[in-house]
Amino acid sequence: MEIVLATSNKGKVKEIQALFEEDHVIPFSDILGPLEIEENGTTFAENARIKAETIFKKLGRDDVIVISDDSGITVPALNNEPGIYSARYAGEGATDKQNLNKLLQRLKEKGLKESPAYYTAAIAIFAPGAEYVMHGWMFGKVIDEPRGDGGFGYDPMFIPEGFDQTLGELDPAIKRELSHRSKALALAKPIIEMLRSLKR
Ligand code: ITT
Repeated sequence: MEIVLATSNKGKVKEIQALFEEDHVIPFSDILGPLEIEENGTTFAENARIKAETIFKKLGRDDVIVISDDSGITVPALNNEPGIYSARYAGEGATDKQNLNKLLQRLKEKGLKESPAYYTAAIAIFAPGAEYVMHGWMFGKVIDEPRGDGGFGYDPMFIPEGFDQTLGELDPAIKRELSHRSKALALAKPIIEMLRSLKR
């Protein structure tokens, strides 16, 4: 069973491939080319499901497991912004840098040098006759000045609980250990194993 990722985000592809070292995990664009998927759900889970189902149907194969990730950062002091709108916080088609700058600016507007925040990831799995969604979270705080250039997205302004450095500064192995994505994928792994064994 081939594992196909229903994401166009290179940061996610890199992190998910690093967690599935022994498996052949490829982004959908390697098979289908570029494709825009409308994410019109109202929750991370709904959007993850939309992405996985769209790619599963487009592939039209029964020898494949499709995995998607819908994720984002939430700042309770900013009315839970940006949440499911993390990828388009600064507008449709915004870059990671523009979204990060918008969150920095929102903190500054509120006079917050730092504020509690958390990342959420919903991972959806689609395979023939099977669909699952699971979640993971990473808690910490956001700061009003970015530091480091590791990771992607909002990582340069996010400090995980128990650390003093941002995810932009910390070793990627620490993010692999702690992240919302890793936690959700740890729940996904036994399901993927089960789906594979059904096929054997
Ligand atoms: P796909 O839909 O193609 O997977 P996307 O980037 O549009 O890619 P999302 O809709 O799930 O993905 O938006 C997630 C956004 O949340 C992403 O663009 C980042 O800005 C942010 N984000 C999610 N996980 C993150 C992480 O681990 N580190 C930093 N930022 C993250």
